[in-house]
Amino acid sequence: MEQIWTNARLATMADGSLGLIDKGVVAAKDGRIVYAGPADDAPATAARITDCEGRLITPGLIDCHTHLVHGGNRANEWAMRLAGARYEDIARAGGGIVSTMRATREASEADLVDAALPRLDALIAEGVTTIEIKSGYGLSTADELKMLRAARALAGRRAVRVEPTFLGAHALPPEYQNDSDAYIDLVVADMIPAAAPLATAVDAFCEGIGFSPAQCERVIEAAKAHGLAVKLHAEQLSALSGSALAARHGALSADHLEHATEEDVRAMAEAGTVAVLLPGAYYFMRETKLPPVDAMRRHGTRIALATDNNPGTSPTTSLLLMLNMGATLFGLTVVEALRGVTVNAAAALGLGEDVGTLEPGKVCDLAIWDVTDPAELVYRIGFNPLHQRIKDGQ
Ligand code: DI6
Ligand code: FE
Repeated sequence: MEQIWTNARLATMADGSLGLIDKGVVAAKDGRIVYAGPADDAPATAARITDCEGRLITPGLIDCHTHLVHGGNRANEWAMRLAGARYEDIARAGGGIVSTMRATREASEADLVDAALPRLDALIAEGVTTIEIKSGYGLSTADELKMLRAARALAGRRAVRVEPTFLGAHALPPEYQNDSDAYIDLVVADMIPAAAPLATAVDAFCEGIGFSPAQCERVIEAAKAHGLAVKLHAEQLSALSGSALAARHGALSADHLEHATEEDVRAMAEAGTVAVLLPGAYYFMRETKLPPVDAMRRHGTRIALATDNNPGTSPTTSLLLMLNMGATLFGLTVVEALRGVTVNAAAALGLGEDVGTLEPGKVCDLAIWDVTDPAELVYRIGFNPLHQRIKDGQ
């Protein structure tokens, strides 16, 4: 055996719960887990043996919804809002999502990578080993591709798995004002074929201030025609049943979901579409409508949690904080919160075979924590107890 970690408390996430194993051992070879379980049956010798001294090991954390690559930030706009400016005034003065689009267009691919690295490092410092990154602030074919290339380049700069998602239908660029159908034509005919080799999934913003369900369905159909997986920003601000639309198309996930109905989450459960909850955006926008977590439980809809890191509505780079907010704001249990950033986040990215649990055959991505009770990871606010992070067995 190449490596074993001994004397650990394992939260394998393998059995529908936390899968806790005391005095557990993880063994790895060629970057994959070959054993995760009680010490009795574990391989006894290895080239490298690490005594974990009773620490908790979880799967490496997975942030399954981010807009980590973007130019600039909107701290000044937020300061204006705190001082009383209305969102519409800021948008009319060229602010809002369009100001991020402008900063992103002005940035080179290298600039975007440099700007994203400190945010990525903050996530990595909390034990994140897999991250999804969306485009969606370029809003032209060239700038959307530049964002996707920047997302992929990040994986060459740090030991992290990056899943790039094409989100061309995020907002309407100024060039297409008053003609959103023409912009969707461009997304479908031009952008998706060009993005297909760079992205694993396609997302869209299904919302009154975004794109209609009919427009999103055109995007989804084009994505599927190019062999790409599908995700959808749905039911964040209003109920359009975008999440049920996503489920009908076998989407990996529908995300936000504050305004989702019982019918929506039932459709998602049946299709295996994961509900990705984003408490950072809910908190930062001071929303009050809670996602229907009880209905999700009743129907067996899988729940994931993510940062939604973006400069407008969720400027957070702490997935640990999302664990706490998922619990305090949305009422998730410790088990639900922790499964939401591991096994269910993996499912939201279509990576359930590869990551998200401590099981033989999975990639050996580990987070080793200076805690013994998993509840401590959800309980603390603004405290990072990561002891060590292992990516691909390293
Ligand atoms: N939902 C959001 O909350 C963000 N995008 C989305 O689809 C907003 C992005 C921004 O304001 O920059
Ligand atoms: Fe988002």
